[in-house]
Amino acid sequence: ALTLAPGLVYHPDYLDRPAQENLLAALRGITRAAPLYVPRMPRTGKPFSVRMTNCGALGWVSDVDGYRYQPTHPETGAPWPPMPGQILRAWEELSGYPHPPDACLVNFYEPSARMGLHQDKDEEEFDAPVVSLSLGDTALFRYGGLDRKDPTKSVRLRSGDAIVFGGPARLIHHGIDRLLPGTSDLLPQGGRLNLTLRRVKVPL
Ligand code: MD3
Ligand code: FE
Repeated sequence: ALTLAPGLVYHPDYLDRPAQENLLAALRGITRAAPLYVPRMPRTGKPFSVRMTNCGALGWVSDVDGYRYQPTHPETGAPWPPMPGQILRAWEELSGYPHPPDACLVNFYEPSARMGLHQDKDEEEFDAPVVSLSLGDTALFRYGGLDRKDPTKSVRLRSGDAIVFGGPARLIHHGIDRLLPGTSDLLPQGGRLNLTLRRVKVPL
């Protein structure tokens, strides 16, 4: 593993090809139970270019009313599907955090999708890191500092890579500038899936 900055640890090729295929199979089950939906920006209702779903006790959602974590799918009203074993094991191995994750956000990028520079601060527990797993086409990931104007660096996130943001990196600005289409044959139709594993609630 490579430490890119204090609290920011990059694990290239964390998942081998069979592990990526197993995780993809689990995600197909999750999206069958909890379909990918188009989140909307607070106030404006502008659609995200990324589609999303979740698994675990809580899921991150965005609509005209704001960003929040909630226990049900915004369109079906059903509870989020449980977190598969592969995700729980990746958290145990990578997070260094002594409690299980309670939320896993699944982001699906079509070739033209992007995610603007932002901070993740809708959680209640900031002592837990965020663990990201990438599948499918390579993404140009950008990260900066605590101040939006801080200088930024870029990393190519490839299928099977993991990246962990904890401690002083937990609240840095980050985003996805673009995909590099045709860089993976894992997803038959191309695109990229990103999972973010999180502890939202402070442990009792
Ligand atoms: C740094 N997702 O879901 S993963 C997000 O590839 C998000 O879909 C991007 O940003 C994606 O919020 C980036 C890498 C990542 C995830 C969470 C972080 C970096 C982070 C939380 C804090 C700091
Ligand atoms: Fe984020």
